[in-house]
Amino acid sequence: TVHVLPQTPQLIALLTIIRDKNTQRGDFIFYSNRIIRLLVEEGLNHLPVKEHEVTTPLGRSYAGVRFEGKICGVSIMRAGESMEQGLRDCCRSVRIGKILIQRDEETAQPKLFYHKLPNDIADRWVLLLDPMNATGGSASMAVQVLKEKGVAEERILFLNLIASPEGIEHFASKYPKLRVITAFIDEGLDDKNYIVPGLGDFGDRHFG
Ligand code: HSX
Ligand code: HSX
Repeated sequence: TVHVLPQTPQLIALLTIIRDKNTQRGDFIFYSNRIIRLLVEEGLNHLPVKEHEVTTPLGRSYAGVRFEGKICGVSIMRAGESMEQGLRDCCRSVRIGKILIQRDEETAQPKLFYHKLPNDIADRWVLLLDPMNATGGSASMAVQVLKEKGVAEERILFLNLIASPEGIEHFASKYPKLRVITAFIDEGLDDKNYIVPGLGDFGDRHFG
């Protein structure tokens, strides 16, 4: 299933800044981080809670909830690493796994180079981090790695900033139980499989 963040003027303003080719790295990092925070908070909305009662300073009881599930972040390197801080800002001691997948720029085929994941990952909810979902090939390969480690599809939340309709469709058909949370669905892909209008190469703009 696909969840697109509410298209508020605030969110569109943030996206406009990071799409602008004249935006410099410091601003790109700052404003993309603000969107990443929104994605993480939305992702956390999908985790289970259980009833939890507290007493307020006024001596009254409040019947609330608290988080029940254990989580871990998994970033698809390199670009996905840019989302780790936003996750840490919301979940202080969160464990983070890494999967290095590189897309061949000629064929757009992803290649898996390396992965390192927490050993109890099968017991956790996974927030999969990659800012761009173009053909869906890279993230799909990452999902395969997670499934081989025993992570159930319905426990994976794929957080990304910009998706193409093709990338979204890829997940909807291949992994119907996986949740995709994105800030924006763009027009499509160009002949090099770059998202358009997009924002260019996220990793280059964030890391240099
Ligand atoms: C939990 O997992 C909490 O939100 C923490 O942020 C995170 C840390 O768990 P652990 O890796 O210390 O077990 O859901
Ligand atoms: C970019 O290409 C992104 O950060 C992703 O890792 C990947 C998206 O392309 P695709 O595999 O969805 O086509 O480096």
